[in-house]
This record gives sequence, structure tokens and C-alpha cells, in this order.
Amino acid sequence: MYSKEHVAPLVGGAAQQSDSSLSLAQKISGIFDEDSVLRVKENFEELKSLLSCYKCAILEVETKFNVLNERFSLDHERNPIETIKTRMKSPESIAEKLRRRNLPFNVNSLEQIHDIAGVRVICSFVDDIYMLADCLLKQDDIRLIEQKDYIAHPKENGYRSLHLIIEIPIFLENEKRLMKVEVQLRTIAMEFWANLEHKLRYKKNLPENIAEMTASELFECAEMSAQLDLKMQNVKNCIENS
Ligand code: 0O2
Repeated sequence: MYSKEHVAPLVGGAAQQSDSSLSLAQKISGIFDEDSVLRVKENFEELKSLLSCYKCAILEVETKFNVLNERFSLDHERNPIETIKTRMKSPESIAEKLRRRNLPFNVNSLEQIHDIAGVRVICSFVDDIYMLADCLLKQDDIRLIEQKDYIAHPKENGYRSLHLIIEIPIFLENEKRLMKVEVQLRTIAMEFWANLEHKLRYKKNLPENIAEMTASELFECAEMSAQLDLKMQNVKNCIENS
């Protein structure tokens, strides 16, 4: 779940270490066998350190967007960003993804999951999405790993957003580490649709007839919200050109 709050710890601090390794083990125990759960407990410190690095990477990316938002407002007297939300993928969700890919729950496998750290940027207008993505990707410490433009090419269900997997350095006491972060950029209308669609349908097992009906209704809603974005963009262009 993406939130506006600061990134919550996925695993606890040193004082709760044994509790946390137990709770992480519990969370994945329905998904992995006993041996795997035991290995997770044994390698808990290493896992905890890696997950903390992802949290640091989120903070770095969030700051970059806050800086861009602040500087843009100087020249244009408006903010292109409405909200920034962040999330660490839940242990259950990570475990599910690893299981689907037939990978064990360990540090090496975790490094192959590119959306453990997530930053979602909610923009005012569609143009702002591409402008912000360009500004981010021009920065010389950012490397683009993958881009999925679900705005130019919406998903079959109508889902729209720009997804970037980026690599960003984080600077620790004695080392620099390159971390992957998934950045999702979307408008308020795209966020509205995606949130409600997620609540209503995404990843839920519905009876076939209901699923078909809701899918078609939701697709229509996605098209309507895309129209709304287009109209808003046109109004803005009209004002700026006048
Ligand atoms: P959460 O809760 O964010 O962890 P994969 O990531 O491997 O499952 P893929 O194709 O690499 O799949 O990912 P993709 O298409 O880039 O999108 C992954 C994320 O985008 C999802 O995260 C959602 O946050 C969002 N998303 C993608 N498609 C939809 C959609 O149809 N509806 C909604 N509401 N959101 C979508 P996760 O992993 O599902 O969950």
C-alpha cells in the first residue's frame, strides 16, 4: 500500500530483532516451506540490511522529486506534483512474487525483484508526467533500467501510468550501493481510477460473469478519466498560449 507517510520499517530495529525475524518468518511461512523459512531466520540480518537500503533509496528518489517540484514552481508559479506516495513491498507480496518465479527467499533473489522500493508521483497534468520523468532521467546519478509507458499504451483493462525502473546510488557509512526503485508517475485522474479499480477488482477472484461485467465498466471509467485528463490538458494549454 502506497502512503504519504514516511516509509514504515519492513522489519523492526535491533531491540525487536528476534521478534521481527519471527514475524517475517511467519509472514512468508504460508508461501515457502519450512527449510526456506529457517534460512530466512538464519539470514535475517543480511535481509534486514538490504531492505533498509531500499528504504534509503526511496528517500533519495522522493527528495529528487521534491526538489524538482520546488524549482519548477519558481519559474512557472505552479507545482507539477500533487502528491508523492511511497511504499516498501510487503514481505508477503515479495514472497508471492519470488514463488511465482520459482526463486528462494534470499538476498540474491530479492535483488532480482525491481519493485521492492516504490515511489508514486501524482501529477497535475499528463505533460507534467513526461516533463518530470525527463528531468529525473537527465540526472547523472540515475540510470534507467526499464520504462513502461502505460499512458501511450494503456493496459487492456484501461490502466494508465508511466512506470520507470531506475537505479540510484545511496551513500552509506563506508560504501556506495546502487539500488533499484520503481517510479510510477500518473495524474490525479489515473490515480483515482487505479485506486478504485484496485479496491474493486485487481488481484481478486470474482465469479466469471461478475468479473466480465466489472471489467467492462471499469474500462469505460478509465476511458472517461483519460478524456478528463485530455480536456484539462487542453484547458491548461489554452490558458498558457493566450
Ligand atoms: P504492489 O501492491 O504495488 O506491490 P509484476 O510487477 O512482475 O507483477 P509487471 O508487469 O512487471 O508485473 O508490473 P507492472 O505492469 O509494471 O505493474 C506493477 C505495479 O503497477 C502494480 O504493483 C500496481 O501498483 C500497478 N499496476 C499495474 N497494473 C495495474 C492495474 O491494472 N490496476 C492497478 N490498480 N494497478 C496496476 P503490484 O505488484 O500489483 O502491487
